Order: sequence, then structure tokens, then C-alpha cells
Amino acid sequence: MTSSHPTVALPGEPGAAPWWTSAVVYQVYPRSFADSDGDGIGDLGGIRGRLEYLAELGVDALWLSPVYPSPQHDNGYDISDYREIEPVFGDLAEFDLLVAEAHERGIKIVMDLVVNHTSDEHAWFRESRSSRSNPKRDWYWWRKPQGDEGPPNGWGSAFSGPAWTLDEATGEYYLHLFAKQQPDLNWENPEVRQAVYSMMNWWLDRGVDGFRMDVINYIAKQVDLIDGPAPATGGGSPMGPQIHDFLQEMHEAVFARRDGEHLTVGEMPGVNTDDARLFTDPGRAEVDMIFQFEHVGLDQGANKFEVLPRSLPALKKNLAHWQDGLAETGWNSLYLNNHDQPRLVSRFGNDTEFRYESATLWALVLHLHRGTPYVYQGEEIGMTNVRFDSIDDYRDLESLNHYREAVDQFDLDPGTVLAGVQTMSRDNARTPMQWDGTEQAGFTTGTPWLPVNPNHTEINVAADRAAERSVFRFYQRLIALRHESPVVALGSFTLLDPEHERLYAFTRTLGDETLLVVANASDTRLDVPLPVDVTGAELVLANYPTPGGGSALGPWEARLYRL
Ligand code: TEU
Repeated sequence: MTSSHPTVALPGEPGAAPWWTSAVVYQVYPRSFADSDGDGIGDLGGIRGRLEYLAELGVDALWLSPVYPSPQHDNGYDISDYREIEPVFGDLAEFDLLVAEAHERGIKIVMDLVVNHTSDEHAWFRESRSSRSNPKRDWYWWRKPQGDEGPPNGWGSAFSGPAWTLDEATGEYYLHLFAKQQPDLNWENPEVRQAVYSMMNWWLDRGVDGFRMDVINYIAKQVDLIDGPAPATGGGSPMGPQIHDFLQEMHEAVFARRDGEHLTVGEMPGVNTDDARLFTDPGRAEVDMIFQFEHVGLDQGANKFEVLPRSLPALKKNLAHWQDGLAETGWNSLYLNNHDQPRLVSRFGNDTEFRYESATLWALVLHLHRGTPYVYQGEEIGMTNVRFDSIDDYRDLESLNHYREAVDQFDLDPGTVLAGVQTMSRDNARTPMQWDGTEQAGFTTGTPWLPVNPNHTEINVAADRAAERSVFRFYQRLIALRHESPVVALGSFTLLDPEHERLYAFTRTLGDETLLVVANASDTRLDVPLPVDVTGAELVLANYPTPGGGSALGPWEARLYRL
């Protein structure tokens, strides 16, 4: 698969690519990052205390998962006040200090914008639900029962069960694509849109450098389906075509009058490359990049907890499809895990015998694709999934709702359902950051809200920083490489040997410079001729201490050559 060679101005030249094309963004899940007051929950003070670490890693921006006031049903993705800080995390003064101290180190702060829905405890929803005639009734999706009873249509919630809940007081249903505590805002209402834009400007005026926009493509519903005569089928995307109008209106109201330096990344489940070209075409002024979900859906069956065998060719070809799809217009984000996905090294690598090798192989492969890489907290030290032996030890709403529905409603085997939760639960990514080998991994002096992974005694920041050969040191080199070499940020992408079951190989080319990645994504030695002759090539980076000169690659061995 090949891409054309984009002609681009290099950083610093007139018309140079935006800063985020050569940047690396680090995702902080504040609840689990660092606790500064001993209550067992991470907070803004904890993040401030680790800014030196993040500067040493070399990241350019931090994306903070939500820190606004929230009842925490969905760990902050159910917001009850958009212009405050959840007291558990700190206050606005603490937030301003974090922004200032991050900026002093050249690190930008990107907030999580969750405006597809609010908390059911938000003042807007409390007013809206108070009566059918309340002026804010139309700020949410209210519908009469289908016939004399039952939800208006057959839409299901992403967190199990129906996407509609009956409000007894007014005898109408309200829509929630996620938990019933997360009612969907009605973006067809211009008052809603203006209230969101005003809030966004309030945060940007406070020094925030951009937004990660939570399920932002869902803000535009297929209204006809909601009001359709027959129950709509479950599944599929609720996204309506007016999404582009909404995003362009948002850009005009919030970003157009500013310096163009803000980052916007839209989380967009269910979109394809055709959609993404429209969303990320700079000429359309919608968003800079998106989080798409195709590659993290390849191992999922009927639902995310039904785990399918993984295929390297399928993954390679999908990521290449996105490289080709946005080669001429638009921009990719690059991620293999986040707060919603299992840990990268456990899902795609070998987190026992070859944890260092497979974590660094995937880091090299991902960071050498064309796009903006996102490093999820703990990924940079090879943190792994956790395995709780009882469903009672899990906290994730999505996992718990799934377990209850599968076991109680569909009568599935509890052991089988638990196994799916152990493999795919979002809690795998939410165990506390492992700073050192002490009792609570240096995360808290109290009792952590979610148990620390027992392997923190071996896998932790202190150990990795003390070692010359560690996952952390490898990520440092990758991030530095992206800053130093325009070909890493801007070069064209060509996948090699797409069908090979174990070899991952591709090139990046910019002008007369070509990089080659060759990697053996398997537990056994791979001795095949490399797709490109590397005789005389410069070995730029490798995850084996003394890579062989020949073509044989050890288990999970990855190499980067400059040809
Ligand atoms: O997730 C959006 C989403 O599609 C989720 O269903 C996600 O893909 C799923 O949890 C993966 O298993 C966003 C946030 O990232 C997530 O943390 C929130 O729970 C969700 O929206 C609702 O705000």
C-alpha cells in the first residue's frame, strides 16, 4: 500500500505545519495519576508535582480527562458544572497554577470537553426535567412513550440497557446514549450550542490550549430516527449530517478569532476515513484530528467484551488504510490505548516474558506512523492490565452494567463473562500510576480508590528512570526523534508485506530521506529476508541491545533504519 509523497513546508518555514504535527500528547487520567492529599484519589496537586517527570519524558501537551464537578457515576464524564473544578481534584486556583507551571515548562494543557451530555445533576437538566413547560425542556431530548408505553424507539445505551429512561414526574422519556445519569443535550437547540461555546471561550480565556471532545460526533442526532414511526434498530451510529454545521459553527464562535494555536481532537466512534477527511480538512475548519475506533474494534465481537483472535495483517492494513485515507488531506491521531481501552502491552504484546520488548516494539511502530501520537499514562513504563478475581473488585460502570446484563438478563456463564471483563474492562487502564515500588506505588499515602496493580514492585517509574534500557528511556528517544526529524512527523507512509502474519514493516519518506521500520510482532525468532536491503543503512533506534546485523529478528525485536 503506498501513499503519495505530500509536499509540505517544514517546521519554521512559511506555511509550516501546525505545532501538533510534530507533537506528542500525554493523556492524564487525573483520578489515577497522583494523589497529593492522601484521600486515595488523584488530583491537580498530584499532576503539578509530576510536571518535571512529564517534561523529562518530553511530551508537548497534557490532555486531562474531566476534572469538573461531577457525581462521578462515569468518573467525571457526567458533568454537573462546566465552570468549576471537582473539589476532590482541587479548585480553580489550583487549576490556574497547573496551567501556569505547565506553560513554564513548554507543556500545553488540553481539557476534556464533554458536551454530548451532562450529568443528571446539572442545573440545566434539573430545570429541564422540572416540567414539560420549563424554558430548558428543549435543552434535552424528551419524547412521549411509544403508543401508550415503552421507549420512543429501540436505541440502546453504550452502557447496556435502553437509551431512554422514563421520568415519572412528567411522564416522558429522556435520551441517554450512555448512562441514565448522562442525559443527552439537544444540539438542535441554538441556546444549547451558544451556552457550550460561551463555556469553551471561558476556559480558553483562562489559558487552556485546546479540547479533546468527548463523542463529539454524537451531538448531531439522526433526528428522523428518534422520531421515526417504528422503533429504530439498536446499534449503528446516531450521528446525523448536521455534525459538520455544528463543528464549523463551534470553530467560528470559539477558535476563529484566536491565534490558531489551539488543539482540537474529536473522539468519534463509528466514523470512517471519508468522514475523517471532512472532519480534519483544515479548509473546513472543523477539528484538527479525531480519535477513530476501527483499529481498536478489530478484536471485538458482538460487543467489546467478546474478544476475537487478533490478526496482525488486519491491524497493519487498517492503520495503513487510515494513513492512506488522510495522506493528502486531514490528519491522524495515533493511539493504541487510553482510559477506555485495555493496556497496550497486554492487548497487543506479551506482558510477561517479553514485556519490555513488546511494549517498545508497539511504541516504535505507532510513533513512526504519520499523525500525532497520544501516550496514555503508564504506557511509557509498560504498565499492564490488572486481573481482579471478582466482579466486586471492578469499579467501571460499563463493565459492571455489562456483567449484570449478561449474567442476570441473558443468563450467561458468570465465569465466561468475568473473563471478558478481565480482558477488556476499562479498569485495566485505571489502576493507579505506578511511581515506585512502595506499598501504594507512590500514588497515594491513603487507600487508593482502585487497588494498585501488584506488579508495581517491578514495573514503576523509579525503576525505569534508574535504568538506561527501559520502556521510559525508549519513549524519551521516540519523542525526541519526532521533534528532531521532520520525516517522522511529515513523511509519507508505505506499508510493506501487508499479509505477513508476524513481520510489521513500513517506510516513511520525505524528500530524499527514507526511514524503514522492521518489527517481529511474535514470541519467536523471525528469520526472513527483510523487505528492503539494509546494507549500509544507519540503525537509528532498536529495542535489542545489540541487534544482529542480519535479517533475523528476535521475539518482539523492532528496528528503525535510515536508508
Ligand atoms: O467514550 C466514548 C465511547 O464510545 C465509549 O463507549 C468507549 O468507546 C467505550 O467505553 C470503550 O469501551 C467516551 C469517554 O472516553 C468514556 O470514558 C465515557 O464513558 C463516554 O464517552 C461517555 O462520556
